[in-house]
Formats: sequence, structure tokens, C-alpha cells
Amino acid sequence: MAFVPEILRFESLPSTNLEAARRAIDGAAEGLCVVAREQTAGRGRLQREWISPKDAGLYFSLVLRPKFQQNSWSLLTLMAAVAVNDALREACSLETDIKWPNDILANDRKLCGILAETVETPMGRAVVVGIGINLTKDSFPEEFELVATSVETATGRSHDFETLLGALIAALEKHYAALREVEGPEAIMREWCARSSYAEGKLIRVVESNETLVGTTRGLERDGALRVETRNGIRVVRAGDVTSVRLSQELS
Ligand code: BT5
Repeated sequence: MAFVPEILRFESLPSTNLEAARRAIDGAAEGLCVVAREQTAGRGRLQREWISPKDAGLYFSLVLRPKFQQNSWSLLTLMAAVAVNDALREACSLETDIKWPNDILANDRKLCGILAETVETPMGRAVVVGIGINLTKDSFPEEFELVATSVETATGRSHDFETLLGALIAALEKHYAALREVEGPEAIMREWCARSSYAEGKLIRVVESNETLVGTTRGLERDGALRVETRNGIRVVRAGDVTSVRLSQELS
């Protein structure tokens, strides 16, 4: 077993990631899971918001204290995406795609976001892995309908929350244990590539802080960065927002 899960449940929190980070600073052991029925200030990347209405989604954060080299810590996001993909298949019979680096998609719409953050604690640097899964159509506002979806919408029925939570924690335990093995980084990238249509041969647009590039995906670097073949050669993308580009859009 990779970690011993301990689940703390809350009616409402500003953010499960913030609560998990606070508890990590207070000495929480690896394996602490924070779950809330709603978040009033759910966080995405780059100070963005994760909309988290009551009982409409799974709002979850896990405290990890990785012992392996920090240059492999970026793989924890990919590990979490693989675990979510497995849990949705097992608990909800739902096949999903993974968009680099941290989105889980169903029918090309976002169903889940993942936010991994490091936190300095008296016991050393820890990682909080936050996962938000849209369960019902009430989990996001109407104006997101073209870009977002939920487990209920994608499968046409509702699912048991506890079954999905249990499957998610079991999948995280399994893939975190695998990542800690000597061959773990290569293995988790293989697993990620097997589940993602974005790994190889996908025409994408990447919006970085000061630049936009268009190219075709060509697999991952050893730290999980995305390789993109552009007109000017291979570019390695470590941050940024990726969208799929249809050929007609690209050429017009
Ligand atoms: C993410 O950021 O996708 C990471 C989201 C992580 C949320 C979890 S919930 C538990 C834990 N506690 C937290 O406070 N956070 C984590 P990013 O790639 O930056 O995407 C954010 C963008 O997705 C927003 O700017 C919106 O456009 C969109 N968005 C917000 N809420 C959404 C929702 N419920 N469903 C689909 N898209 C959403």
C-alpha cells in the first residue's frame, strides 16, 4: 500500500486544497483526504476559479509527502489524471480522454480538473493533489455547456458518490505506489499516453503566458512536459493551456 487513506469530510469549505495544505502544515500524514460537499472559493490553475456547487461535484484533495526526486514531482498531476480516468471507468463505466496536463474530458468537454500544489511544512515539502469531478449538470453554469460536462450527462444516469470516491482513492494508491518504483516515471507516462488522445499526433494550439503556438503533439519529456512539433521544430511545453485544433480552423 502506498499510503494509508484517512478521510476528513466537510459540509462546506472555501477550498479542499487550502484545507489540506493547512493540515499538512499542522503535520498531517501522507494519505490525508479532504472531501467537501461544496467549495465557496474552489481554485483552478493561475488563480482561476473552480465552480463547486453543493452536492453537484466531487471536491477532493490528497496530501502526499513524496520521497522521490523533486524533478519527478510534476508527474504527480499525470498520475492523478490516470487515476481519475481509471476510477471513472471502474465506478461509472465511463471512458474519458486526458488533455495535457490536467483535464479529464468526456465527448471533448471538461468533466474534471486537477490542481497539484506544493506546500512547505515543518516535516518537509508536501504536495496537495486537488481533484474536482463534475457529477451532475448543476456542477457548472449554463454558459459552460459547450466546454463542460458531468458524469451524469456523459453516462445518462446518476452514480453513487461513495463508490466513485472509493474507486478514486484506490486508483490513487495504486498509481502512486507504481510511481515510487525505479521505473515508475516511465511507467506512469506510458499509462498516461495510453489514455490520452493528446499524447501523439494531435494538432493543438498552446496558449502560454506571452506566446501562442500551433503544432502536432509528439509525446512527453521525462518530466511530463509535452513535445509539440511546429513549423520551427520541436517545442517543449511545460505550462500553458492546450486546445485541440481542427485542420480547417488551422488552415483558414
Ligand atoms: C483546473 O484548473 O482545472 C483545476 C481545478 C481543480 C479543482 C479542484 S476541486 C478540489 C480542489 N480544491 C480546489 O480548490 N481546487 C481543486 P484550470 O485548468 O485553471 O481550469 C479552470 C477553468 O475551468 C476556469 O477558469 C473555468 O473556465 C473552468 N471551470 C471552472 N469550474 C468548472 C467546472 N465545474 N466544470 C468545468 N469547467 C470549469
